[in-house]
Amino acid sequence: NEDLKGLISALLVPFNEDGTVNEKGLRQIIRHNIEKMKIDGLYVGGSSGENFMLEKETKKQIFDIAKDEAKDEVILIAQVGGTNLYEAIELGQYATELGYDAISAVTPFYYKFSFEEVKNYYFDLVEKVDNRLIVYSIPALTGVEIGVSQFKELFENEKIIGVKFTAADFFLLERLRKACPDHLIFSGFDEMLLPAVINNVDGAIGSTYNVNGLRSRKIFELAQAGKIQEALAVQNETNDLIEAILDNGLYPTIKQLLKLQGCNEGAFLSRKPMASATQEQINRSKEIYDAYLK
Ligand code: NGF
Repeated sequence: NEDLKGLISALLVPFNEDGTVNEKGLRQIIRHNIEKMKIDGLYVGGSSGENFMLEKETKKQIFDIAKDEAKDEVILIAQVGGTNLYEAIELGQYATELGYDAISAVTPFYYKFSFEEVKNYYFDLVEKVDNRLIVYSIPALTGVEIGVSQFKELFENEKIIGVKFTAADFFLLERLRKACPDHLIFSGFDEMLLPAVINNVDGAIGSTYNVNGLRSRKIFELAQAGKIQEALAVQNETNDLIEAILDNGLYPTIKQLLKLQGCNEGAFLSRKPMASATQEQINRSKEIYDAYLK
């Protein structure tokens, strides 16, 4: 699974006023990620893609566009999970037929599923989809915590090859890395990339790599070379940017920054009920761009 390692952008998706996908804008964002941010891959259909507000056909459309635009230039991972197992299976099969390198699935949320239920969801999914799967663990949004022994139970299925670890629990990350040296662990929080790399993650998947990919790669490479203080200096700069983005509204601000970096075709709205950037947020995005990305 070495081929999946690297710095992977969680793809942002621009929407039109009526909630449809702005295809031209999306294609620009994909090209921008590959050519300017030099990322190794795209994570399609994640939180940053506003995926959990979309209908199945729109999710498929986004998988189509991403594959058609990126071809085989970078790693492509399709996030297919949610609360509907049968939809996840259909999307997983769809993305696999398109040629996605792996699928990923969020832990099922909303109902308080037992670990047995979560495990069955993953096992049922990989039984029906001929692809590798990366568990998407994001307890802050799903409320689902998975411990080391439970990860080991999931990893007993050889098609479940790793986890996108989006948590600030570095004790758990350290324990998991030690317990599962042969499984892939991707760091999920961009603002904690350095401590994650120190804990020997295999890669990182995040939203801010869409606009801050070059700096983030420096953090990765410096840390892997043992140059921790130099890496920390770049993480400090990065976190000034991320803090400003979070204060101004995460996805609407990243979309505005993408526009300022040249992805400017059509509308860059959010999918309702998520609010799009107000004029004030647009103005502040310009200041953020001037201060940290110019
Ligand atoms: O956006 C979130 C929500 N997390 C992302 C990432 O872990 C998940 C992270 O990059 C993701 O992007 C996806 O599934 O599409 C943050 O946006 C970033 O670290 C700023 O906090 O937690």
